[in-house]
Amino acid sequence: MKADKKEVYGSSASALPDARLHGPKGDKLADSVQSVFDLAIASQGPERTAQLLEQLADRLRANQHELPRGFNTPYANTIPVAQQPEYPGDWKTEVRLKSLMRWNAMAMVVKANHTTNVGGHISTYASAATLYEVAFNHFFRGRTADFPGDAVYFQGHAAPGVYARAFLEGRLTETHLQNFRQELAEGGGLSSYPHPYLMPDFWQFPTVSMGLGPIMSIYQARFNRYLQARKFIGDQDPKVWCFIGDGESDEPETLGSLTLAARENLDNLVWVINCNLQRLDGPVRGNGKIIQELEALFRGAGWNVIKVVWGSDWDDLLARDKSGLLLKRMEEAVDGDYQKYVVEPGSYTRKHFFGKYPELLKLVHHLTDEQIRKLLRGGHDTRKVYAAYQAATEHVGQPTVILAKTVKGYGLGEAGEGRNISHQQKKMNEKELREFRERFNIPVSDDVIADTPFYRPPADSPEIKYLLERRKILGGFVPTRQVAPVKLEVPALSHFAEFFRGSTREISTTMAFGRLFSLLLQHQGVRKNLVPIIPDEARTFGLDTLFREIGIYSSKGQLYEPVDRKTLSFYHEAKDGQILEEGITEAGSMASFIAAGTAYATHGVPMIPFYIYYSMFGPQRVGDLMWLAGDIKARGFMLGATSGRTTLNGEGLQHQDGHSLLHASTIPTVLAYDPAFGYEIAVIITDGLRRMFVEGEDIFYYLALYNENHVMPAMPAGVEDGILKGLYKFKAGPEKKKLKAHLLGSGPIINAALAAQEILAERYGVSADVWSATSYKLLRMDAIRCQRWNMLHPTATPRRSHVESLLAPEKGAFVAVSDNIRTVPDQIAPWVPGGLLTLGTDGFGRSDTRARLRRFFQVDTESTVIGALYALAQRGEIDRAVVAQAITDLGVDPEKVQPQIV
Ligand SMILES: Cc1ncc(C[n+]2csc(CCOP(=O)(O)OP(=O)(O)O)c2C)c(N)n1
Ligand SMILES: [Mg+2]
Repeated sequence: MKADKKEVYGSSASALPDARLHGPKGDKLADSVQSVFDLAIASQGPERTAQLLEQLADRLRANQHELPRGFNTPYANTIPVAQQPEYPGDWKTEVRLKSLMRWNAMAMVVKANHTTNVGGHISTYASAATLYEVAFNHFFRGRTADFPGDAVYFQGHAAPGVYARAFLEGRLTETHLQNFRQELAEGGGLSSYPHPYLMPDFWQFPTVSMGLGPIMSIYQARFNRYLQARKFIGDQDPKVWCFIGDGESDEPETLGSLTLAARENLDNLVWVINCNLQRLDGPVRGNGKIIQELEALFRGAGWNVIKVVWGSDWDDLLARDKSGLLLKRMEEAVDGDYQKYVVEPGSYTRKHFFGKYPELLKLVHHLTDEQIRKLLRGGHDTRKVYAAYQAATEHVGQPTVILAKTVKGYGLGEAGEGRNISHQQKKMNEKELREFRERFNIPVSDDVIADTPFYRPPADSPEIKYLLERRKILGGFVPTRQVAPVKLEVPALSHFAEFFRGSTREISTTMAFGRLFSLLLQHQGVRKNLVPIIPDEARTFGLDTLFREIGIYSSKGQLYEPVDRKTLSFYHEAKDGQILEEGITEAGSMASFIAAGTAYATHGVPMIPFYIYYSMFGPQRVGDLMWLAGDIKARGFMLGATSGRTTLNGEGLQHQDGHSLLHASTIPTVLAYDPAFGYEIAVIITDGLRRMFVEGEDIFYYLALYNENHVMPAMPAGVEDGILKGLYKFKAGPEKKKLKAHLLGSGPIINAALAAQEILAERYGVSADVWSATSYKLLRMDAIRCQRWNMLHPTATPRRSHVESLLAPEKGAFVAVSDNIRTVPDQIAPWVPGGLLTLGTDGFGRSDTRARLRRFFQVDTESTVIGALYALAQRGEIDRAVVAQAITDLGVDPEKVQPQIV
């Protein structure tokens, strides 16, 4: 299929708004106002004309007339009836199909709860069915050989509806539906929400954590443009559709990046906010109007806003209401009132809504109470929704948001339509099922209705043929996740030869990474695919030379001469720039990381994100997005620079990170590393590139980087495997000592272990081996895997984990010292012979020097010596008095303030 906008969207209507005032034909007043307006524009220009209009509006306000302020338009449909296009589809068949989807979606949840109580949601999809079906039948374009396909972010709680459609499409079986939310059942089941990790051929984008779908969709749309600018993909402009709940709009992630979308002119982005006026507990804005609030916000942010408030039933009423009283009444009523009109009979609405003004009662005099009750909201009206989608997809220069008013639990009747309990409704009794069946005309007989059977018309029925035909025209099924194997030529270890020789120059691991990255930029196989993502800290990390070297991506190029133009690392923005300099938004940067890290699937283009940021504002701040990156199978590298509670001196409590490694360790697909030396970084990244971009493993990396300069030694022979697995012996202690200890260190704190090694040997007769612990997480996972296998195969020869194989032959005491909280090294404690004594940085940071901080947290050289002696004393190998003496000799205050708090 050729992805031509006009061809697919079926219209060639102009994107420009109607230039004339709207009004009935022959409206003389409208014509006169129009002429004065034209005259003002021609003679005074638009600015002066706008001023005059504003003054006139103020005069009206001064006369007590309620006029929408600033960024609001009246509480009515944005697209006037006159501009509504003809509906191009077979309307009746579509309604029929939608009814079947409603039934099957409901049946799936009700069935699942009948026996197993596994939950599920009916009312979200019930309110959104029309919003989805119009898009499925006319707008969502699937992936074809020459078109990447539109990206669709479905509201997580609407998943049953998407499954119901896939069932009618023949993509899912009854067993799948039967096993909704029972993924471990025989034959497999369907995941509760969109999870690519669990349904990798189906779902593309996880959305159920409210707010993450919206922010990801913005950065996905922007990343599509980045890929175009850098010539990775062609000019075809797939749309990014994001369906959002009105309650979800309260999440800061939903709204936080709106201006980026407008600034970047992302007209490839369409948001549909399902304004059913309710969230989980109750109304979203009982005392106000969520649609109006959002309209002002989006217009202020520079979006194109299309409101779909009223269904076609209202057109006639509005057209006959010459006084504007109906609109006034619509604006007076608050969302709490509108919710009430749903649950009450039509007589209530007649009395309380229309009845406020006698003229309005006359206006609906010809309607029965039932007809009043059924007056449709815009989001349930196929034609209105189609008009909005068409306008949105043709709009040029801005992202569009469609604010569609709907009813939560639409069609559930007393079982949950518009009720505050709607969201949680998962069960329906037989009477409610019958009503549902009647309302949507589902061919299910009385004798089986209590079982809520699924219903699919025969494959050769006109409905199913129509359904499949529409998808065929639009390029295939949505959602579909496809991963074509794509391999990169990644660098071999030899590409980083200088790292293995070491250097006497003192540098930090952050600087070592910077050097490694510039070597990567010289490698033909990966050079272009690298996507450095930085939230405004490149200078902090010494990466600012990249600005000039590869440029900062900017859709506008650089319209000004940068103040530092003459310097080596000037702020260089370019249309084909490679760096994503995100500004101060860790959430936005993570969204970019995810878009880039999934480009291998979304676009079949393997991009390699390197997200370099201020460690403290990593998982602690955006952990949920990191979790999602695991679910979506993102690949790439996250580099938490300025790591360590004591290495980042001076900054204090809110900056010093001693726990990201633990957070990162909780994410199942993350390989969390804490490298001490440049060569370790080179080994880890080289292997990561191979695993992700040659072998195609769905993993990503977290590396802690530090800013303390120290000597980067040469790589000892044969340690690559240990580096990757998480532990290797870096420097053995002297032989011929009576006592033996093992010091496990990571990051620059390994230097405390190395210094302690000398003191222990010289002053206390202890031979201490120093080990570099590059990844406690990986050691633990390996140990857990072995333990589990051994437990389940108790009579077989036991498997031995890496940490056990390494440590079991060793004698003596084990001490770990870390710039992170103790739980990080403690991850391996169960497998350390004789136990592990851990020194770490639990508690809040302080602003002070490294030396004082390390003494405070007890992770400095002296504390490490004391730790080793204490561990030996506990084993009965030395007298406790030796430890006490060492505390005095080394000048450590045993009564010092405790950093730990509770
Ligand atoms: C971050 C986050 N917080 C809370 C929830 C739990 N939750 C799921 S749906 C929901 C209400 C959703 O309301 P709305 O966004 O209006 O969607 P609707 O179902 O009304 O379309 C809540 C609170 C969640 N999924 N994610
Ligand atoms: Mg809602």
